[in-house]
Amino acid sequence: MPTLNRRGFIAGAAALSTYVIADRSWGQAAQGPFELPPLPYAADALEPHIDARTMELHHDRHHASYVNNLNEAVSDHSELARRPLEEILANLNDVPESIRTKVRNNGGGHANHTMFWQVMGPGGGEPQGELRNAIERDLGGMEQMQQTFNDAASGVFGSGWAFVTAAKDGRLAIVTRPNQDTPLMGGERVLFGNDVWEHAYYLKYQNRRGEYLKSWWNVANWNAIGERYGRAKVGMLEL
Ligand code: MN3
Repeated sequence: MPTLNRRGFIAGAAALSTYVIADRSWGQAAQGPFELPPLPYAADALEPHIDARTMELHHDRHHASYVNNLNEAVSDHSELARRPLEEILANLNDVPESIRTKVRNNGGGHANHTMFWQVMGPGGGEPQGELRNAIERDLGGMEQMQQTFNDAASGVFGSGWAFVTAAKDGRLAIVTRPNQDTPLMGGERVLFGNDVWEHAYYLKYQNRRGEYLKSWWNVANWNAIGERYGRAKVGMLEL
């Protein structure tokens, strides 16, 4: 969200004795409004399926750079910078042409990775209740869903993502997008997704994307995904 969060506010307040807080005219490109969310678990929490070094580089370098580049892109566009990211992405034609590609790539990257950290975790349980029923109804059950999803993700040429989208009526669908594009760009909502850029898996799996995709299901956080499903159905799911 384009406001200081509590942590940012406290850090800013602590610095008040030295600097005037958050004056954008101080002009470092990396200043807000978008922020890198902390990983919700330790970098080694997804071992052995995703190694700690990959998680560190992926979060601290790759995701951080999408956030920095996005902030830089909107730095001279204060009206745009105040809008929620999902609204910006759903209305890319409203973004000035001079920064549109940068916003598409880095805004998409920020949204995709913010989702990605949330839908993984150690000990993520199994799909329950309505989500389990929707997976049976729309995607043929867990085993079929995993196979269809992995096939789709394997078929992404170069860099991109596979997603399961959740419509407001609860319907699920498997889709892929190139680069850092996201179904948010069509106004849809992402239930979960997997990153098939090589930076997501190369250190451990090298060129074996299929092996990474199979292993990834071990770190899917079904508790978090179930909670996202509930929010998607009432129109409260943002990124
Ligand atoms: Mn990535």
